[in-house]
Formats: sequence, structure tokens, C-alpha cells
Amino acid sequence: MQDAKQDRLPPNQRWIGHILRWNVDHPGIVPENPKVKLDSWRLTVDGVIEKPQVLNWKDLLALPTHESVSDFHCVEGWSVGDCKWSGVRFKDLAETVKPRTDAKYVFFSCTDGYTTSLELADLMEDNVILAYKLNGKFLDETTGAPLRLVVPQKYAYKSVMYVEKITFMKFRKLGYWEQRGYSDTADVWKNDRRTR
Ligand SMILES: Nc1nc2c(c(=O)[nH]1)N[C@H]1C(S)=C(S)[C@@H](COP(=O)(O)O)O[C@H]1N2
Ligand SMILES: [Mo]
Repeated sequence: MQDAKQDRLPPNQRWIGHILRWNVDHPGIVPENPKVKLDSWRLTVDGVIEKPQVLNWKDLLALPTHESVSDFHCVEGWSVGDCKWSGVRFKDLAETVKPRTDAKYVFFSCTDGYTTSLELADLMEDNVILAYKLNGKFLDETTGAPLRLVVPQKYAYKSVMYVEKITFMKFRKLGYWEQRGYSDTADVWKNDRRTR
């Protein structure tokens, strides 16, 4: 199966072991790993949607659960294969909040101050998950507890940890690394790494 796994490696990536490490080789942003208390944790979903929501931890766990196995690719060149994420599919959340027809982008804000954004269409893929578990265990603060986004087809700087707010938008607004010259498309198969 070695070959099959090699075929799954996007350009200029290398496999590392099976444990995700926190921000390997990413000098520049050194956030504290926030320790979030679950009883005060809230997820705000707002912007150009019919049904804005503030979900607590129980509300989140009550949404339909999905599992998705995918490979995780950091723009610095390391990849982790076969990560089994569980949580809520982004498209199921979108169905609940009912984006208006002019919603084209989604902006994510995190407890550590980090941000990213994606086109709504890219978030509607089946393997895009708001994950609270990795390989059967609830996330810890090194992997984004309590909730992170996982977008396997994009470099991992789009897979934001510690998500606390999801804003549907009409216009594009660049996130933390995208403002600093990293590609906004971030397509791992097209090698979309930097714009400058
Ligand atoms: N909130 C937040 N999310 C983030 C980051 C960050 O600094 N803050 N770093 C990103 C980058 S560059 C990578 S490679 C992955 C690392 O995820 P891991 O810690 O699970 O390996 O998280 C991404 N999501
Ligand atoms: Mo990264």
C-alpha cells in the first residue's frame, strides 16, 4: 500500500507520522494554546443568513455527527495521512442557518485571534467538517479544542483551530496568513502556496 499512499501526496509534500503537531515550522504566529471552558464556550454563526445562531456545546453535540478520514497538509511541507475527524459537516450547519443567496464567502474567527476565510462553495464538500474529535478522541488544546474546521483540499492554515465565530459574507476578507502573502485559494493539488 506504500505506493497508493505515495500517490496521495500533493506536490512538494512529505509524510510525517500520525500525530498532528501544533504549528510545526510556523514561526510568526505563536498564540497561546487557549484552554477553553466548555460550559462558557459558544459558537456564533452570523452574517448574511436567515437564521443567525449562538450554539453552546450541547447544541453542537446535538447536531448530526459525521466522520471523515482525510489527509492533512501544512503549507510548510508536512502531511499527516488518514486523520479520522468527527463532528458536524459544514454543509449541515449551512442548511440549518440558511445562507442568503448573496452569501459567497465565510470568515472564521478563533479564540487565539487567528482568522481565515473560504469561499462558501468550497466549504460545501462532503469532507469539510467542523470537528470536535480526532481519531476517536475529543480534541485537546494542541489540536484545536473544542472545535476546529477541517478542509482537507486546502493547506492547513485554512483548517482553523478554536473556532468561535463563523460569519457568512458577501465579499472576500482575507485571513491572518492570507494577509501575509499566503495563497487565498490554498489548493494543495495546485501547489497554491504564496502570492508574494
Ligand atoms: N486558530 C488557529 N488555527 C490554526 C492555526 C493557528 O495558529 N491558530 N495554525 C494553522 C496551521 S498553519 C496549521 S499547520 C494547523 C496545525 O494544526 P495541528 O495543530 O492540529 O497540527 O492549524 C491551522 N489552524
Ligand atoms: Mo501550517
